[in-house]
Amino acid sequence: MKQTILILISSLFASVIIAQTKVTTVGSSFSPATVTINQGESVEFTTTGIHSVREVSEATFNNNGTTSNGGFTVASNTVQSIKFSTSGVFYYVCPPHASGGMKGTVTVLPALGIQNDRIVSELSVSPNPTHGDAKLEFVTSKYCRVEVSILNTIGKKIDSVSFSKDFNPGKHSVNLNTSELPQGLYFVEIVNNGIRTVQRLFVLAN
Ligand SMILES: [Cu+2]
Repeated sequence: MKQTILILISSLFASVIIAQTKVTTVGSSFSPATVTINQGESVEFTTTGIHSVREVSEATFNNNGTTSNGGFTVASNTVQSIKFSTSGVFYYVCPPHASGGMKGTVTVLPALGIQNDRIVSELSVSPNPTHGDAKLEFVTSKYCRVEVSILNTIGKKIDSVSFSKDFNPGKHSVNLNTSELPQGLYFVEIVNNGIRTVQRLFVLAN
């Protein structure tokens, strides 16, 4: 009896801990075709029929090509978890159907760092929601490089607004050129010293 309860409790725990993002094949597409996870997490791919998964470069992805970049693969009719240990955007296609656009991406956000090493603090974005540009304010405790990325809801970086710059210690105010962005929810992400700080920003149509 005791053992049964223990097993029950541990399996409950296990189901919480191993909860992960799943991608399946539906018709001739991946579902969902875009997923965002944290560094160190896995995506479980389920391929049916002749569908399969092959990681490719961004250029190959954009051209609906099939050339492997030496990355992950999932055979057809398989359930397989792929662990993503590094951050970035990973591109994959279904080789038999890549020419028809059967492809997907995995966006892996950088792991959160340790609170003690925080150099950037007091991050704020205003006005929020914004109609035109937005003002990003933060404080740095020492001279450092700060990477600011504006991400859309699927984790894709908006290059026209994102930047990387060195800052002296003190309070900083930076203009974010958001007036050209389509209306919607965005994430303003600051990465410094391996620590990620994120604020939501809602951009309204002009
Ligand atoms: Cu396919």
